[in-house]
Amino acid sequence: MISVSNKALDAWIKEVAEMCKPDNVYLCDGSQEEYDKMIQITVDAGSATPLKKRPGCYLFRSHPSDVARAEKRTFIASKNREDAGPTNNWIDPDELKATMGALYDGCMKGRTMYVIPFSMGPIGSYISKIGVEITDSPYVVINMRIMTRIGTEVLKSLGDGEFVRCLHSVGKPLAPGEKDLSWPCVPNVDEKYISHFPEERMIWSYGSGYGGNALLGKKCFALRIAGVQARDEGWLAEHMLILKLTDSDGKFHYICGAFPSACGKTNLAMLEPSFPGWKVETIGDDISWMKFGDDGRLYAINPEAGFFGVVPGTSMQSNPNAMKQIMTNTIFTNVGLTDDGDVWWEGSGIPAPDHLIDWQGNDWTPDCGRLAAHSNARFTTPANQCAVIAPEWEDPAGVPISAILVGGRRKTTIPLVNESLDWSHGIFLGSIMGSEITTADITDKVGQVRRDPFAMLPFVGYHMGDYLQHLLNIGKKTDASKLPRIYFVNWFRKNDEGKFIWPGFGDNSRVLKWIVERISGTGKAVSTPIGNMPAPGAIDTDGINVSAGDMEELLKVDKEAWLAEIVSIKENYKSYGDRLPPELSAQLDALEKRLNG
Ligand code: OXD
Ligand code: MN
Repeated sequence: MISVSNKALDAWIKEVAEMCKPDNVYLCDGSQEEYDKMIQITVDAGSATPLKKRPGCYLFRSHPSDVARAEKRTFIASKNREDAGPTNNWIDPDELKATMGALYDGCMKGRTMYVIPFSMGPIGSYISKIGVEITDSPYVVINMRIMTRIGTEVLKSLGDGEFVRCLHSVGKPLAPGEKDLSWPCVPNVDEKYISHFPEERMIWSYGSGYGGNALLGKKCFALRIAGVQARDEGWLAEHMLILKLTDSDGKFHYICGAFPSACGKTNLAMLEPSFPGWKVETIGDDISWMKFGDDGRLYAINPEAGFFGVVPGTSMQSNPNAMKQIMTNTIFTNVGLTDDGDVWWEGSGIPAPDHLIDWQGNDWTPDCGRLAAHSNARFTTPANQCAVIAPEWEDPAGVPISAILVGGRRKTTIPLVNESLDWSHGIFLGSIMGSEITTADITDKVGQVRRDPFAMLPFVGYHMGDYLQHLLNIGKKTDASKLPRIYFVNWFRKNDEGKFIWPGFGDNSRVLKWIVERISGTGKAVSTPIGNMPAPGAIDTDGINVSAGDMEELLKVDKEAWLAEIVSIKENYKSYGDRLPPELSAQLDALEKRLNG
C-alpha cells in the first residue's frame, strides 16, 4: 500500500482501497514516462489504437451506453432536498452512500487503483484548488493528465491542506483470469451514478468511463463542487470560455463567455478575427474561475490544462486552430478510423473515405446510413499545444475580465447583441438565456426554449435561485465601474426560410469589436427597452454578405416576441419558488413596463 504525507489523504486512500479491493494501488507522479506507460497499457489491452497519421494520437471507442454526460444519473446529494433546487436530481446523502457503498464494495477487483493528485488551475495560484481522483480507469488517468495538472508537484503544493475527494470506478471488477473489455463500464444506464456531496466537497462516480462522468476535475469539481465553494467563499466558478482580444492598436481585453453545450464555445475561444490586425488568443474554452483582485476587478483563471472538445463539426472553417492542434498528442474518442490510420468525422470538411471503421468498430461506407463518428465524439488535447494560446494563460494572478458574453441558440427574438444596463440587468439577461430544443434532444418539447441560466443548468451544484442571488451579490462587492459589462449575444438567428442570417465563426469578431469599442467608450449605441444596442452602422459589415434588411432584423427589438418571451420567463421563474431573487422579478417587471411604455 502506498503512503502519502497528507494524513487525511493517506487515510482516504486506505479507506477506498478497503472498500473497492483493487489488486494494486498506484500513486501517479504525472511524468511523461508514466503517461507513455499508461498509453501502452491501453494499447496492449486493445482499448487504444495508435493513429499512424497523427504522432502521439490514439483512438478509443466507448461502449454504446456510455457516450455522454448522464444528466439523469447526476445527483446533488445535499443534506436538505431544497438546497439542490428544482433543476437537480436529489437523493438523501446517507441513502445514496449506502446504495453506492454496496456497488463500490469489491468493484476494483482484478484492477489497479490509480491515485491522481490534481490541481485545477496553475499550481499554487490563489485562485486554484486541489483535488484527488481515485480511479480504476487508465483512460481516465491519461485524460486527466491532459485536462489538469497532476502528480508529485501537486502533492507537494497540497502539503497538509484540504482537497476535494473524487472517487471513480467503471464498475466492472474482473474475476481471476477474466479478459477485460475494451471499454469496461456498467452498460445499464440506470445503474450509473454521478454523485456530488456538496457539504463534504466530495464526488462519487460509478459505472461510466466517459467525459464529464469520469474526468471528475471538469464538470463535477470545477463547476458543481467549486460552485458551492465559490458561493461560500465569495468568488465565481462559471461555465465560461476566456479569450483575449487585441485590437489593431495593440490594446487588449479579456472576455468571458457563457454558452450552453453545442453553441461553439471552443470555436469562439480560438476564433480567427475577420479584421486585419485584430487577434484572438485563448485562455480557456469551457470554465472560468474568478476572484476579486486587490484592485477590485474580477480576475479569471482557466482551471483546466486541456480542451475536451466535440469533434463532429470541427473543420478548417469552424476552427482552424483546433484542427492544427489535434494533429499531435491528442486522444480521440468515438470517431471513425480510416484504412490508412487517420481519423475522420462528419462536418470535418474533408471528403468521406470510401471505407472506414466507425465509432462502434464496424465497417462503414458513405452510403451505409450510419454516422462514422458519434455526435458527441471528443478530442482531448493539451492547451499548450494551441497555436493561439495566450502567453499569460497560466498566469497564477489570472487575467482581469472586461466583459462577459451570455447567449444561446435562438432562431428568433434575441438580437445579435444587446448590452446590459448594469450588473443586475446583466444577471437578469444571463438568467433568461437558453436554446431552442431540437430533435436531437429526444423530447416532445421541440421548438420550446430551454432556459439555461449562464449555461449552468446541468452544472449548478445547488439551488439555481441561490446561484443567481450569489451572482447578484458579487456585483455588490466592488465599484460598479470595476465589474465586467455583460452582453447578450445570439449568433444563430434564422430567416423565414430557415437559413442563418449571420455568418458566425470568424465574423463573430465583428460583434466582439463593437463590444470592446463600447468598453473603450467609442462604440455607438442606441437605448432600447431591452438594453443598449449597436447604432445603425456601428457593427462593421464591410466584406460580408449580410444585407441591410438582415442587419435590421438582427438588431430589431420585436415587441410582440419579447412580450411572449416574458410569459415564458415568468413560467420558468415560478420554478424557483421563494428562492427567486427579488431583484430578478423586479428586472422582469421593469422590462415589461419598458416594452409597453
Ligand atoms: C461540455 C459541455 O462538454 O458543456 O463542455 O457539455
Ligand atoms: Mn462545457
